[in-house]
This record gives sequence, structure tokens and C-alpha cells, in this order.
Amino acid sequence: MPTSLCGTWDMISNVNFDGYMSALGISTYLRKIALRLKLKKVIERQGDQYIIKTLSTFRNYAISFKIGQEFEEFTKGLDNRHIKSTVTWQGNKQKCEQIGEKKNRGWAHWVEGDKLHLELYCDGEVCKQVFKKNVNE
Ligand code: YOG
Repeated sequence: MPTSLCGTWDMISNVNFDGYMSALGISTYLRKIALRLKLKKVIERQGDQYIIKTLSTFRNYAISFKIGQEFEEFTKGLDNRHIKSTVTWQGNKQKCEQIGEKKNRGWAHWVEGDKLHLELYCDGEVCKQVFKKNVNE
């Protein structure tokens, strides 16, 4: 049983976010804004439904899904694409495959100690974000 991803997590590092956003075709203007953000992840589970919220002072984004069940994702306020997403467990990693216009798109979450790790993939670019557990929220 993998350590729970659930909780509130504050970003402490963010490597190659710019490369990931460039691969998604995000404008220079929006990339500059996004690069300054300290993202927060709120991960909840209600029965077999997961909810992942990405929060910032600029925009918020949320998805909800069941493990192994493909769902329609619209990346509203991000790159605004319609994709078909499926989240599965592979060992201790929760992995999402995002099928659409962009090749090799997806993400993986896992926990190590009190840190939440996230890799974001698009078209050969890998962004690595690490979050620290926020015990006050
Ligand atoms: O998370 O897929 O946890 O959905 C990555 C933004 C910036 C807008 C955030 C707003 C991609 C301008 C979602 C940032 C860049 C830049 C706060 C990452 C696109 C546009 C919402 C993600 C998964 C896994 C769950």
C-alpha cells in the first residue's frame, strides 16, 4: 500500500517548468507569470474518486478521476486542450497518461518521506516539482 498522496502540499522546487510549458505551446508572457508562482497541491480522496487541485494566486486547476477509468480532461486556463486521461498506480507511483494532440504527455506523483514529487511530461520535456507537506492546512 503506497503512502497516501492525500493532503495539502506547498511547492519547494520546480525544475524545467519553462521547458514543459514551451512544449505545451504556452506564450512567453504566460510562462513568465507562471514561473513566478508558488503552486499548492491539494489531493483528496472520496471513496474511489481522487481530486487533485493545483492552486495559485493567478489561476487554479482541478481534476477528479477514478483509478483506471479514462476521463475527458479539458485543461482550462492551462493550454486549453481536450485530452483523454487515465490514471493508474505503477508501484508507488500514481501515473497519468494524457492522450491528445501532444505526444508523450502525462504526469507521475509519488511520496518520499514528507515530500510529494511530481514529474510533468510533454513531448520529451520533463518538469520536476517537489512539494513539502503543509501540516497546517
Ligand atoms: O497537475 O497537470 O498534479 O492536474 C501546470 C501548468 C499557470 C497558467 C499546472 C497556472 C501548465 C499558465 C497543472 C498554474 C502550464 C501556464 C496553476 C499541472 C500551462 C499554462 C494552475 C498538472 C496534475 C498533477 C493534476
